[in-house]
Amino acid sequence: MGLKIGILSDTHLGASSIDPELRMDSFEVFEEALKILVSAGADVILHAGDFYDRTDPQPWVHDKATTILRSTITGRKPNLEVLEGKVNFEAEDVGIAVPVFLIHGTHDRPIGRPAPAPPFQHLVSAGYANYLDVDPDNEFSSRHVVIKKDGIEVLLTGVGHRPQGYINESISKCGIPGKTGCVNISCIHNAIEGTVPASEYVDLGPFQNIDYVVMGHAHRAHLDGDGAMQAEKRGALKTKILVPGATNATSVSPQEEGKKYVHLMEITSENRPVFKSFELKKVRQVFHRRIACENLTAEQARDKILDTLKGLPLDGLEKEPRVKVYLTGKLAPGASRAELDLDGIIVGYKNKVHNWSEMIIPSELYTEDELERLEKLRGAVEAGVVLSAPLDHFCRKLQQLGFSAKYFSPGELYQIFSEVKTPAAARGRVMEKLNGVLELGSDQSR
Ligand SMILES: [Mn+2]
Repeated sequence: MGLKIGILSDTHLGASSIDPELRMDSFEVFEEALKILVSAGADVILHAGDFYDRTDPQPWVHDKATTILRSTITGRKPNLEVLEGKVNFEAEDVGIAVPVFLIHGTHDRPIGRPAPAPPFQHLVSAGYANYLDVDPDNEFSSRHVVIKKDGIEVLLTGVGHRPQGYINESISKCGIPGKTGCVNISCIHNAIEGTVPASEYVDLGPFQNIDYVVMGHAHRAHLDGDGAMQAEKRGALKTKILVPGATNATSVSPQEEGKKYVHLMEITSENRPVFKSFELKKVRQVFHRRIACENLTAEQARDKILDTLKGLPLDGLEKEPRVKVYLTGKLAPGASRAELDLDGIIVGYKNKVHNWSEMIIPSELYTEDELERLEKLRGAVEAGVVLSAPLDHFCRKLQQLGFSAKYFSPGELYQIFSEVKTPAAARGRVMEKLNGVLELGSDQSR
C-alpha cells in the first residue's frame, strides 16, 4: 500500500571514460541502483541531476544508458493515475513499468541551437525518461506532474542547475508550482546553504509549498543515525531537504570518499513518509590523502607514508579502490627523494589498488597551498564558474611552463595540473592537447 518513490542522483554516466576499467563503473552502479529500486517496489524514480557526466556524451554512453533503462524499468504498466502535467510513460509501445523523472544538472545542462536541450533529451523523446523543469520557456520539460496511487497524490516538479549569480533570480521568475492535499516534491541541482560550498545558495522562500526538496549536486549522501536518508529541517520552514548523494565517485578527492546509496521514500495513507537507504555494492571506493613532508628526513617521510597507507581500509572491497597520496613540501636539507623508495612502497599495493603505480604523487609542482587552489579550480570547473582566483593562478603556472593560457578552458587547466608529477609531465599534457587541436584542424581541411 502507499506510493513508493525511488530517489537517486549524480549518476555521472560516462565518467572516467578514458580508463578502460573505470569507464564501466558508472554504468554498473546505475544498473545496480535501478534494480534495487525496482525490486523494492518503487512506483516512480526521481533523479536529481547529473545523469550524464558531460553535455556531449559519446554514442556508446547513450547506448549503455538506454540499454540499462530498457532492461530495468520496463514491464507491466504502472498502476498510476496522472492528474496533471505532461508525461510519456503511458505510451503502449515503450512499456514503462517504473517511470523515471529527472532534472538536468551541472554536467548535463541544456545546450545547442535553436532550442537548448539536455543531452538526455533522446531518452525523453524515446519514452524512457520524463524531464522536469519549472522554466516555462523550456520547450522540452514539464513544469510539474501530479500522480496518484492508492489515494495518495504526489506533485513532482524540478529546477535543473542554474548558473551561479542567477540562481534565485531564475527561480523566482519561474515560480515553483505546488498543490494542496498533495505531497509536493521538487528536485534541484544547486547548493542549499549548509550542504556544499557555493558562491550563491538557493533561497528556499519560493519552495514554501514544497514538502521535500531533493538536492542533487552534493556527492555525499546525508543519512540519519539509523542509516536512512535524512529529512533535514531549515529554520521554521515546513520544507525538508533530502540529499541522496552520488551513486559513484567521479574523481579521487575528499568529498568523493565514502559509501554511496539509493533511497526509497514510502508514502503511506497518512502522508507520513518513511525513508530507506540501500548501499550500492558495485561502487569503487576512493581515498585521497595529503602528507606534509616539509623538513622531514627521508626516513620520517617514508614512515609517514607507510602509516597512512596502512590506515586505509583496502581489504574486502568489491573493486580495487582508487588511491591518491599527495606529498607536499620539501624534505629536510640533505634528504633526497630517492631515499623514500616510493617504488618499493607502491609495489606492495600491486593487487590492492587500481593504477597502483600512480598512487603516490611526489610533486615538484605542488605546495600545500597549491593543492587547496587545485581543489578550488576543480570546484569552479564543476560549477561552470570562470575567472576565479585559482584559474588565474594556474594560468600563470602554464605561462611559467612556456605556454599561453588563453586557449585553455578551466577544465583543461585542471586536467593539465591535476595529479601531475613533474613539470615535464605537465608540459607533455599541454603538447598532447595542442597536437590534438592541430590534427583536428588538418582533418577538417581535407
Ligand atoms: Mn555531480
